[in-house]
Amino acid sequence: MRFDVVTLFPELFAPHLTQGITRRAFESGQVDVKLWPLRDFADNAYRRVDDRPYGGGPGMVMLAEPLQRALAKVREARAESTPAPVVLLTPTGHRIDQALVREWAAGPGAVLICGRYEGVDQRFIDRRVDIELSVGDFVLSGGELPALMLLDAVARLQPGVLGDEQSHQQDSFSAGLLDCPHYSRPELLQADDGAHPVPPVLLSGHHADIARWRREQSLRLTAERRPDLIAAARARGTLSVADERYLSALKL
Ligand code: 9WO
Repeated sequence: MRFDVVTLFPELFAPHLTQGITRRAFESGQVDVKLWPLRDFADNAYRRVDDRPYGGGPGMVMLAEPLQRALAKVREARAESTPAPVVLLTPTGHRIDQALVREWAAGPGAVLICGRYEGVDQRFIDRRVDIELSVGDFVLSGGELPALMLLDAVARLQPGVLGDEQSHQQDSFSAGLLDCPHYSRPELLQADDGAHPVPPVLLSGHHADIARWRREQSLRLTAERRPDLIAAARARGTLSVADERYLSALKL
């Protein structure tokens, strides 16, 4: 799949595309990322890409015209019969979740528009943006970090990217529940407040007991912190009789 990223700060992307376990997906072209520096599409001598808002008020607005020109070049370069969706990363958008990431990880990619300043001229959004996506209810200084979050989430789902093919099937959210806690060496962690052991079941070698313990930890954590996810799992019918028995013993 191919992602075209329109941004004033292309240099923010390089370190993330060339390091870590997702590097394989980016360098193999499984997830092909092309960067389009918006400054290159400004038309006047000052390479302006922003201006003051009509109606007054603080801050600057990203101009529609450089964005339109950039998008026209992206479309030429992609040369698709079915144009890829144009995505704007904005807190006004639909929240990205793991279900959406899974869909995008299997799709053709998209054109990601990263806003800066106080916002983007609404006429560009109305005319050219297909979907507005958010990573959460908070405001950043631009859409680049959310775009990188989407790229990272999609890249790690590509075949062969995670060393252990199963590890993403065990992630938080893969079953719609929060992840269980993880432990590694030493068995007894010495600290100034005493010695902290690993939960004994994990050392027992009883795989069914370990699986049940992990499932219960996930259920308990999810019930405590994200009761909305428990309700959604019930609605999907993905909780077993044993799960329900455990949850009712918790009085949740
Ligand atoms: C900022 C904003 C604040 C309150 C209500 C709506 C809003 N929209 C935007 C907006 O689109 N901002 C543009 C991109 C320009 C300023 C910096 N930008 C931005 C994107 N800040 N925060 C995000 C963002 C994107 C995705 N998920 C969370 C935050």
